[in-house]
Amino acid sequence: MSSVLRIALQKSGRLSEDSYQLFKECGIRFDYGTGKLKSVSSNFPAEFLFLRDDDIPGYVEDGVADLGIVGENVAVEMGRQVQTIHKLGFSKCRLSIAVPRGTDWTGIQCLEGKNIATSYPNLLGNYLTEQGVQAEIHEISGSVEIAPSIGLAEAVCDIVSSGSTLLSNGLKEVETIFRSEAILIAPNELNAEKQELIDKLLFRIKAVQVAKNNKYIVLNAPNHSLDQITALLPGMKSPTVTPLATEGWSSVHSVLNENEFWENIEAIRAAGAEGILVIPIEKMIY
Ligand code: PRT
Ligand code: ZN
Repeated sequence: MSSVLRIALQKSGRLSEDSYQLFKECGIRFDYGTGKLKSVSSNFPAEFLFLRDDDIPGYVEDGVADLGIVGENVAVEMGRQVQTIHKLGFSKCRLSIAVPRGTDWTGIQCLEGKNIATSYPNLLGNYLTEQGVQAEIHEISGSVEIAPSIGLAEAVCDIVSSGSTLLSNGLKEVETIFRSEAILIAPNELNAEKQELIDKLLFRIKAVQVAKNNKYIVLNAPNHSLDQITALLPGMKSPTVTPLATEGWSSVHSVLNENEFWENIEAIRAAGAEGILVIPIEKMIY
């Protein structure tokens, strides 16, 4: 029997939509939703399991799943024997310590001898040890933010994304102890067939990610500034330059990285470029 990759995804939560979207963009079709617990892809040797995120590292460690998508915060907190195959760039958040807004905060030593509520006792415990602070950790599984207002703890350590939950609970963020994003995890041992399938999938994931970070750009350039403009648009190998019907002008096609986008566009315009079109790229393969 030929090999099939078993991939564990969060059934429903903050990781789900982006995980489903990623496989869709990789051209891997499968059904999900309406209470489904399992689904087989119709066009890739993969079977998907829909689980709670907390169960995914264990399933991967035991080899029940060959791949899983979880938040780095969950993977590290659980300390399972798994390997991180790739960072996925979505569900970004941070694990932070927060205290009531009126608290005088001069540094992490303010927590000496205090009670801290968290769902991340291992990550917090390691951080406090590193910082040489002794504090009492109260592990609770949810609604951590209310702990100070009900007298359970003087501080909390919880996941923050926009910061609005802390704000609405009268708390201020004082230390970030861990930064997280969604990651792809796999068992430490994989047979050659599974590894080959994972490599095939990773090739597609990387093509999708690179495309998202780049834009296709088309512009008209006066021939006298072509050298200057093409130097700003190196593209994947070099830009395509073709003459326009109008004498003395050319059309330049290239690829531009999102991070350098605005800076380069300004320089390109200053060099005399006109009619600049910027187009999203669906896939990019070097
Ligand atoms: O049901 P299941 O167990 O599968 O899901 P879950 O409820 O345990 O997890 P879920 O879906 O809430 O989060 C899954 C993963 O998303 C987390 O492990 C993080 O890696 C990541 N993530 C990204 C977040 C957030 N952003 C986030 N904002 N996880 C939780 N939050 C919560 C946080 O706990 C706090 O209550 O949102 C609140 C803070 O948000 P802001 O925007 O107000 O700061
Ligand atoms: Zn969970």
